[in-house]
Amino acid sequence: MTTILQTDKLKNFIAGEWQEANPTVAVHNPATGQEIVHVPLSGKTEVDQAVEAAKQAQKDWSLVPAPQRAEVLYQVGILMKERKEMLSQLLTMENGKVLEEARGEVQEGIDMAFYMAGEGRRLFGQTTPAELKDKFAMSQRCPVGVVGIITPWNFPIAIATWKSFPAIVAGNAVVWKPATETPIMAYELAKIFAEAGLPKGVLNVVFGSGASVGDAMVHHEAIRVISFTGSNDTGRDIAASCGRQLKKVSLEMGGKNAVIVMDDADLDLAAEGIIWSAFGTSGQRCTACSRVIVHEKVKQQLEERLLMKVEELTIGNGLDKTVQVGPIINRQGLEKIKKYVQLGKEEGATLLAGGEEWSSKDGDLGGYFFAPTIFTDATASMRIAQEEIFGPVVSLISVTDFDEAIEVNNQVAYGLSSSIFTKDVNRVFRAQRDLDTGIVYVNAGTTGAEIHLPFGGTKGTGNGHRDSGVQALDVFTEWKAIYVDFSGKLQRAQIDTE
Ligand code: UN1
Repeated sequence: MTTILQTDKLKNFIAGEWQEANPTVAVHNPATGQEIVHVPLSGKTEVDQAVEAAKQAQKDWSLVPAPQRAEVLYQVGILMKERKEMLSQLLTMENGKVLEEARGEVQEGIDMAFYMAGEGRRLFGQTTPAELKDKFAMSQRCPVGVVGIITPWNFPIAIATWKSFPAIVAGNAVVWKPATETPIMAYELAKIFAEAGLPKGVLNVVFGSGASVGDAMVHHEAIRVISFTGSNDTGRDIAASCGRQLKKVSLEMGGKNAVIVMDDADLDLAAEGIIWSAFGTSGQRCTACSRVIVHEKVKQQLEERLLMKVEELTIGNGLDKTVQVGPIINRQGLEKIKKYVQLGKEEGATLLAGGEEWSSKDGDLGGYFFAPTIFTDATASMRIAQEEIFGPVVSLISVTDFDEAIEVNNQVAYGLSSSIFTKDVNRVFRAQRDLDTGIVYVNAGTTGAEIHLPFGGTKGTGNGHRDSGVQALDVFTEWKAIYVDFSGKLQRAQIDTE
């Protein structure tokens, strides 16, 4: 057992108590294959208990003034900041991302805590003129009650904060199912919430699979909102089920993000942006760059730069300071990447770099690694250029002009992030308008969204809601319209009176 994680068996966190549940399953460090902890595989019983605890707690929590609710988030932020290094190391252990990126992810959580703590002093409503004399009209945000959040393994702490912090500051109680691959961040965050003084039952963590815990949450009538980040198939099933129940659902289901490189681009900068956003986190980001749409005039020069940079990348265990690209989360993830690389070859794209499992010269590290891979001569309709691979694989597609670049960018089922490298201000403004994605970057890669802006996308990426940013509050609140008549008589709206 590691020295920083104080337990070898995680427990659910329900009604402010740590509760054992069985059976359990082992969690492995993706860089070494070593067992690090056991996590419960809970079921409907535990979900029912968590929802009951949340229901009980939510009534009182919603009556706590929002600035006081915010105090708890502020304390959470302070504790996260104090424990940043420890959390980052644990994150690297369970998820594999390199330590520098783990620190970045924990920082996103800290930022979110302070940002949402500030929101406790805003939670702005609106005043509106009333139609009648001596009548006041206003609208305010109200908590929805008990909300369910389902979070993925690739950003196990940041995404959890994007969802749980706005939910909590708005006066809801939360039932949270973290990914079973990365339960340690959930365990640590629950501990932090308890220490920060969050009343029992306002946050409940139930570990387990999507098929049991997730399903029980989606079908529980007392859970009024489901906020989900994860795979497309699961998201669509959740949406269908929530639709039948008239339950609000917020989905974020990935992308097929492209960097556009125009003929006037700074090619060194573009290559750097592509390498970072395609191979950082081993390509396991929803925002990862997996297509490069390059003007044919600069294709060869860009390829040369990319090749040079990809050869310099160091692969291995993310705890090693010299490593830039960590492991793939598990065998299943690795097999999926291998399948797509094979497909790319069969479809006729040219393999420029990588293309196979990576193993260390110093012998088998025990984990799952894939060499950063670049395809060129891909076409927009190939499956490697259409489907989410979730690994370090990027495909170059060449185009003849700006309009074609925009068209190719938009020719995918997803719409999360996009980027353009150009020095032409007219192209910049046209691109930000015409790129059909929820996030657009100019002269930067496709990753690195900041927490105080809305995160999410168009088309198959989601269903119109946003994580993080003030917009996240829309997911976790209902609007209430309030009319106060101070005329002293019964005034009837919409009725003509002499
Ligand atoms: C994700 O991959 O789901 O914008 C989240 C980024 C990070 C968050 C990614 N801030 O790349």
